[in-house]
Amino acid sequence: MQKRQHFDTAAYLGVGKREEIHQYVNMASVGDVNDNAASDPIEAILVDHEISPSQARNLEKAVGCPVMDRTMVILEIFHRNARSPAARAQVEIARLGYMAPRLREMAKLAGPQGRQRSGVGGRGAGESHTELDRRKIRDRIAELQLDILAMEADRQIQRARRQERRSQAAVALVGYTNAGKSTLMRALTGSEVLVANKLFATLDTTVRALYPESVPRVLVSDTVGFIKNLPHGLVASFKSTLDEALDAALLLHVIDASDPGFERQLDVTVDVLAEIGAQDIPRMLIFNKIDHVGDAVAQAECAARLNAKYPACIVMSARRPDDVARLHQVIVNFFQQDLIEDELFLPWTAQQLRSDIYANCNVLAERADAQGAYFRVNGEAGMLQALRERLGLAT
Ligand SMILES: Nc1nc2c(ncn2[C@@H]2O[C@H](COP(=O)(O)OP(=O)(O)OP(=O)(O)O)[C@@H](O)[C@H]2O)c(=O)[nH]1
Ligand SMILES: [Mg+2]
Repeated sequence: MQKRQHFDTAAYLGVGKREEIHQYVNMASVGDVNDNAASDPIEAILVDHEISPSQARNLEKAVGCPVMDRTMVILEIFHRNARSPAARAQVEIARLGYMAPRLREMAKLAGPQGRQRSGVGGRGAGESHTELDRRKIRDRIAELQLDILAMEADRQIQRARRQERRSQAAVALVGYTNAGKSTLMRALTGSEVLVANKLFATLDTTVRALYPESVPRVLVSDTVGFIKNLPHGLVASFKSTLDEALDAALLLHVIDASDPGFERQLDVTVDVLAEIGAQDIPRMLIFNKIDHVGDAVAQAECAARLNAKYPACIVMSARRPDDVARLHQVIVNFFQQDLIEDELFLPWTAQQLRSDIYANCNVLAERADAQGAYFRVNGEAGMLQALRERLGLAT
């Protein structure tokens, strides 16, 4: 521990601390005097802050092992976890964006060699290695952005199709990384979604229907986890992943109640939601992992405290089926508030649409005459309108 007025401009940490870490690194690799066995060697020093390339290099030299700053660590995690082409492209853009300004600094550190000219390849006259690299990076970023635009177009089509098929009954699970969103998603939809006790396990949005199915049918989407001080380049590249959240009629903000830092994590999520323009979407606070908060007494106390501080919140554990069922009911209730009662007419000539009516609405009563069947239903207004149009067209 150390208190300093400023970070050291040359190497982030002062001389004394650098030496202390150097000894620590050494000790871990060779073992100390009393303890003849060496412990696990230290592979890297992580700095929870952004540092300049020259600071990183000087610090590495002083402590004798690689140094990674916060952005680099997050990028590395994102890189290892990105699955879909869209997420991969987004991560690569972020990585290139992180590298570009650093190349210039590295060239400065490397001295005249970094700026050496050479006439080989397609390089313009007098263009340095770094300029060439930077141009390549710019081109690559432009290329990736085009790819993403194309993928985005696909996604919009898929989204439009989903909305056309169904109403707007969509909920998105949002929240800090590791809060349990994917676990809840799986519990609520009965689907297999990647759940892992690691940060940023989910990078791609997945959409599934609430199960058991309800009327209206509710789509649930899982989203990438939020984190405080997310490097700005990353916020931009992941915005499209979070777009799905913007389509939702209801946000379930999942919080790990067993994490001592949950209040800060809650604030971070609220801030990010505001940044992406989701502040007006109705939101429910879901305090998860209550089973992980000490014994039964501690759990009850914690739940009482949360209920007092956050009225209308839900305190639960994704591992308790009863809790999941309760949340399922709360979600269904939310969407059923907006249901209206109506009558639909289905001519005998269009009986193939009968199953659509049953799939989309609660049928309260049915009667028939010479022309066709009449259904007394309750359902979501927009969906009823769409259904009526289709029934009309089928006549
Ligand atoms: N004890 C306990 N553990 C839980 C609960 N819900 C989730 N977990 C665990 O918490 C870890 C993270 O869960 P995930 O569902 O992957 O979390 P996430 O919010 O999707 O995380 P990211 O995708 O990284 O944003 C996993 O090890 C889960 O098994 C819960 O209610 N109780
Ligand atoms: Mg997840």
